[in-house]
Amino acid sequence: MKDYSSVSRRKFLKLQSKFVFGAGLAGSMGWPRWSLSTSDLAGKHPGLVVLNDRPINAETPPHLLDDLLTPADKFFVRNNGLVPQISGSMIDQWTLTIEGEAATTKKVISLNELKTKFTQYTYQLTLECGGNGRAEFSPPAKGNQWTTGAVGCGNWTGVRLRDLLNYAGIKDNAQYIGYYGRDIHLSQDPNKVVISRGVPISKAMEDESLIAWALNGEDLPLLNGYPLRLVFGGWPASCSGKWLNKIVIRDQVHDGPKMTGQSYRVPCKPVAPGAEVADEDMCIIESMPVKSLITYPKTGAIIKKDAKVTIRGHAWAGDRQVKEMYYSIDFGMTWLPCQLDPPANRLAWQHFQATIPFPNYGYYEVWARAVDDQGRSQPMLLPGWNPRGYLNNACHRIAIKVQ
Ligand SMILES: Nc1nc2c(c(=O)[nH]1)N[C@H]1C(S)=C(S)[C@@H](COP(=O)(O)O)O[C@H]1N2
Ligand SMILES: [Mo]
Repeated sequence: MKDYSSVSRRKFLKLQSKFVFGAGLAGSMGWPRWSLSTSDLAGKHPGLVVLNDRPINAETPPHLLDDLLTPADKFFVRNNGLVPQISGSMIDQWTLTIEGEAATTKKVISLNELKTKFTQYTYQLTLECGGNGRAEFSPPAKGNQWTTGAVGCGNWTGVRLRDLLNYAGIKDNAQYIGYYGRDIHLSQDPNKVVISRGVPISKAMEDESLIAWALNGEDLPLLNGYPLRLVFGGWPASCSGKWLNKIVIRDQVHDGPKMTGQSYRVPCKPVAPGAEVADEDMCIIESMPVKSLITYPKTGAIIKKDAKVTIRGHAWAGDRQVKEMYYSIDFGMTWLPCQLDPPANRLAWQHFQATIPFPNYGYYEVWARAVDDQGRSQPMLLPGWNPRGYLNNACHRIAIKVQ
């Protein structure tokens, strides 16, 4: 097996630029599109690609997602507002409130009570932004131009949301929960809420729906919601409220900022590219579609003729499980199976690998395609265009040169 890290950077860049013209893979090449002072992304891996600095948004290139579990410093960052400054005294006084018209009582719990009075659980849960893959939409969709890297799978520790909801008491008419966090609106108006989304009660009551304070055994990174966040694996990550200080139990679909209108919604019925869609014809995104990512080798790798390459990566399918995984090196004409591991637990991504012999010299692309347990496959091309550019689960591809 060739060690790809030995490829000199100059040679790699030369090859990469050829691929950009030759293969149309520019979108997945991961060129930095912004540079900024490192303090904004304090604690994050320098390889993250910044898409916006106010609010700060950064994605993880595919080769940096190669770990079985995404390390905290490589976990993508998606903010709608400004990151709160959180001091030690704020942590001492941090409380979580559970209330709402469909809550029997109002409860206010300190961080310490939360960590000591309820049973703790740890699950591997995949978070993917609903807009991951937006960069490929044509006509383009406004918003962060995520390529493939608004996804990660962490080992999250916390308490079950269900236990907290039951602690306050859930009325029969409960329909939805909504979250509030302590980030700051871009206008810096303290009365404006940045984002307040939620999930139906049925999702909130699942075993794996967590109020988490730890990622991979350590405090959450500030950028990922320290000291407390929701984690709903498999659903648009926008449901997973960061800097959490309040949960409301609603007797209707939650209607906080970015829950209504066109935010995190897609047309209920398919529309032609570029169409305008009325708000009432937009439906809330729930479980994310089946998807996969090749995390090794890095696109642009050069291998010797007759050397075999063992590719690897992860696959996930929202609330469902991935059942089959395939690769193609002939632009989808033929597909061969990959070895696919079962998930560590429900809603965790699954790892795949395949050892690929390349038949000749030249330029190849490796395409990967996952199929979920209902037989639904990733499409090769961008699926249903939608105004805000959500749910692009098209196959990931990397370039390989055999020489
Ligand atoms: N309070 C708060 N929670 C939030 C957001 C936010 O801007 N503020 N962004 C949401 C969105 S759109 C996504 S994709 C995820 C991103 O989580 P991460 O930054 O930890 O990767 O957080 C969600 N939770
Ligand atoms: Mo998101």
